[in-house]
Amino acid sequence: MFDNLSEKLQRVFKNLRGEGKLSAENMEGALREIRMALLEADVNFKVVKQLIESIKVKAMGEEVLTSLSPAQQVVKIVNDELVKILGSHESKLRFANEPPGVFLIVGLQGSGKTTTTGKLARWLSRNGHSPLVVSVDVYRPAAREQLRVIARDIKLPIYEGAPGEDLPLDLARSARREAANTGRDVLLVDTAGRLHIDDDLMSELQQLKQQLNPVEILFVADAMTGQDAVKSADEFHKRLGITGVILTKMDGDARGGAALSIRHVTGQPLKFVGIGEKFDALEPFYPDRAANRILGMGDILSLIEKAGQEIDQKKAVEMQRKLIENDFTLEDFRDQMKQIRKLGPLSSLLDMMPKVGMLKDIKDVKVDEKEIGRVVAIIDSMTPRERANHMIINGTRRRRIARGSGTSVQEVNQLLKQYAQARKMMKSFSGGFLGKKMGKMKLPAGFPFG
Ligand SMILES: Nc1nc2c(ncn2[C@@H]2O[C@H](COP(=O)(O)OP(=O)(O)O)[C@@H](O)[C@H]2O)c(=O)[nH]1
Ligand SMILES: [Mg+2]
Repeated sequence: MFDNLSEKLQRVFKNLRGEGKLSAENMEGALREIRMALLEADVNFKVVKQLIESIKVKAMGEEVLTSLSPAQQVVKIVNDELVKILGSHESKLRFANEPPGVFLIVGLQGSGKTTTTGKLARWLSRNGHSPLVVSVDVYRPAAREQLRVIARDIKLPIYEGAPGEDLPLDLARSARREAANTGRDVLLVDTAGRLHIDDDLMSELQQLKQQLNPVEILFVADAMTGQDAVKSADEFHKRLGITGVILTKMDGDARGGAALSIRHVTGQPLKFVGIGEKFDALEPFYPDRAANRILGMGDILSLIEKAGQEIDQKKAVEMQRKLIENDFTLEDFRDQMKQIRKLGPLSSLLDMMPKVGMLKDIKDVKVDEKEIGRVVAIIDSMTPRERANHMIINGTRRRRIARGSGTSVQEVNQLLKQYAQARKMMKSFSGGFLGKKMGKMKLPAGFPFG
């Protein structure tokens, strides 16, 4: 997501890099390019206008820090303004004071409501809640069956309705009773959609809203439809009053125009994004991280969070200290490899990593599972002393390690080179403008591998 925009903005920053300081001339050119990039990303024109205006004011104003280069200044300004447009901070879900609270999941047909209902239920149950789901899409029998299958797959309870119970309101009310009786704290109501907004649908949703008094009305939209998604979100909000947006299919949307516009246009926050068809492909939306991602700083925090579920946080903190103090040994390197392996497909991890400067090259380095296995085997074959100090690994030791790990001396050499590079990279990364920022963000274990 945001790939195209990200690429274009980085080109603007690169062009600025050669400039001594910000001037009216070089800023004008840069702003024009930023504006083009945003429009091409299908960002709403009002949003673009506002963004450009505020970037201009800041870049020309006194707030500019003299310690930064022009490119860094512009990156910082654009970052701050993007975050502002996206909503400054994460918008958390609201929960009822007296459970069960109802979440209405609304949107047009095919936007991803039913899938998202399942994903969100799964996410809730993994985050301390106990959801119940119900489908009130009574117009297509397959729709209710779809949710039933999903609930079974994710092993969460669903209210299926009594025989003959087939009115949306009845189903929803009974489901809420069931949720209360079984101690569930959230009821997710998957509603029917239409191809277009129509009065029948709206009055049905209004009735549900009136009767159920939901704490959340989440509008689900397909990110790939760009400004159409924004328009229908706006109309749903005007007619029904939504409390948040979930954009699905962000995995297929390289532009990101809907994500960048929806908050500003509707005034309602983007709360989650769907990034795939699988049930775990749903993430809370963090404006600051999205801005970082757009600007090519990578989504370090998401990476940490993802990693956090799999790896030991204490270890990660320790690793960070080691990186900063340049005390990062081969043993640590091996630990990281193991952790990376636990995290799943490397491509998705690499996608979250920064693409600035030296790190840009990381993306081109293909790393496969076999290679990780080899790295681990090689380091396993070293003595603890060797792992603590790679400088002592001479030719004889290299041959022994290669034999012990069933690899070649060449491969051992290559690994030692890789390791040295990772160290160097981390060192350069923890200094300088971005470094200071990243330093505070806590580096995930498994990060420096390239
Ligand atoms: N790639 C991708 N596909 C999704 C995502 N969310 C939903 N879909 C797909 O979109 C299609 C329609 O989803 P569905 O939940 O039935 O939409 P509904 O009509 O609004 O209930 C299905 O094929 C889903 O698998 C997503 O985040 N990424
Ligand atoms: Mg559906």
